[in-house]
Amino acid sequence: MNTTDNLIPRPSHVAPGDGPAFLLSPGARIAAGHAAAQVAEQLAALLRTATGFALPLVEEHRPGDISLELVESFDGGREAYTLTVAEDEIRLTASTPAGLFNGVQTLRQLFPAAIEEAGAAENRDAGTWVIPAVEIADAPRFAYRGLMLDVARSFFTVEEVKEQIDVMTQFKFNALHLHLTDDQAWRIEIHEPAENPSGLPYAKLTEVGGQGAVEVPTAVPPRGNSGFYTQQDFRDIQAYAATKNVLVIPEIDLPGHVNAALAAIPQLNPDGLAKPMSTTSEVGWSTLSVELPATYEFVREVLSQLAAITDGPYLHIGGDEAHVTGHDDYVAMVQRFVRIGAETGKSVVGWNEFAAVELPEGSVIQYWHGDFEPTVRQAEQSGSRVMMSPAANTYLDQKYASDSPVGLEWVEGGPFTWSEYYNWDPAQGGLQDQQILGVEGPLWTETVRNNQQAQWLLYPRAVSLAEVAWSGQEVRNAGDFRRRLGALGERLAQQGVVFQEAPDVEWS
Ligand code: TNX
Repeated sequence: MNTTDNLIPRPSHVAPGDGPAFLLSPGARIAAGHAAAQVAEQLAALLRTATGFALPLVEEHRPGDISLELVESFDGGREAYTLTVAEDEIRLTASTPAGLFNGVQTLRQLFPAAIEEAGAAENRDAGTWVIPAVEIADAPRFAYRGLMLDVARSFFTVEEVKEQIDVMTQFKFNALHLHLTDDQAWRIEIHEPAENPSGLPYAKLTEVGGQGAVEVPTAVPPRGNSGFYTQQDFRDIQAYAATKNVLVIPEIDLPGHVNAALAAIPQLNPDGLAKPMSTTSEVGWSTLSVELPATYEFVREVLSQLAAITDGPYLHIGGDEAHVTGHDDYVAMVQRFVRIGAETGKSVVGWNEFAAVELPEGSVIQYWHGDFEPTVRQAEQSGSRVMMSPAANTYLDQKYASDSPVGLEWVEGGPFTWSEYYNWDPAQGGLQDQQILGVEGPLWTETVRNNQQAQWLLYPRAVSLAEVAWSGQEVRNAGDFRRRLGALGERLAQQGVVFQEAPDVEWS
């Protein structure tokens, strides 16, 4: 008999029922109103693959059906849901499709692991699809639960990004931060604007910058992938993400990490000469120039085009590792970039170095390393919120063992496995939960060349982060999480997800 005790992330309340279990039968239907139809269809598609049942969508439910219900208001907010499993029904309730989507991810995990096995329906006996009676009430601790994909060092195609979204969303991640530009490459199309006072060749950003990639001798293959997203590609990723309750946060890294832009646009260089493209994985050696009017013209054009195609409220402007930018120049430039960003109507996000400037209300500081105090102070003074990505608890590019074929190893305390990414509390340094937007795990890709290598670094550590971000401290427990991870193993394997079989976990 399968259990209601293996859910990841762990829900706020799980009350096992004492009544008989639910059995999904071949005649079952999925009942949902119009507004819930998309989620209902996603659930149906998932269950049809493994069960071979027809599972038609209907409006009115009868005994034996799964029903999805939208209600006016709901304790716990827009992403909360309740899930009731009883002998004669499964009922999922939320106030938004996002809440229903989250509930569907829980329901997926309540079915026996065979639910992940496609094409084996004819070998199943009638009693396979059983779920014990249970009442679940669940809501996220944090509104933002993200992963970051560095598509600059090595490019990921639209299809690859969608595949990553498919895997991450079963753990209720709801944000994907795309690191679109860096020293090695520029990955987002910027159109030639109608007004272009300095005649900056924006098309070169992707013509030249899109060809770039990192080169690291130990990576396989050593050179990263080239490519770029047209604005239509970006919209396509974003629209797909939205069907799975994922918000896309685009990043243009400024004023450092800009060599690809300096190589594409000669006017961004004080001597007016384009820089050569670079494949090195060194960081902190390039900068925009504080005194050039073209710098601000460029940033305004790029950020406004990006804001125009971005559905979500956030625009990430980088700000990290500007080691060759003088401090005063850094503050002067980033102060202007922050204003330009805010003028697009978006909330500006930046790596924690950018807390050195005055931030407009609604800004978000992504803390990754160094002194935490300026971040906390800004959060208190400007009302900015904090996105927690402390390197030693969230950096998914780090090796989980020194002999790992992929990954980097520079964060102190490493290498890191599932437990370092589980055993921490985002509320630290005096920050309260309300000041924390959420948690994000960045995947830098100096050594990553495809989704398999990415997954190998992501899983199961991203699963740890999913629980840190979703579940309250009071329901979290490392020993119990380790047990649940073990049970998750066969599901990931059935899905074809590559993951690290941490030796201290009993994998199913
Ligand atoms: C630091 S973390 C960076 C990235 C690198 C990463 C490698 C951060 C904000 N910047 O440019 O890819 O280290 O782990």
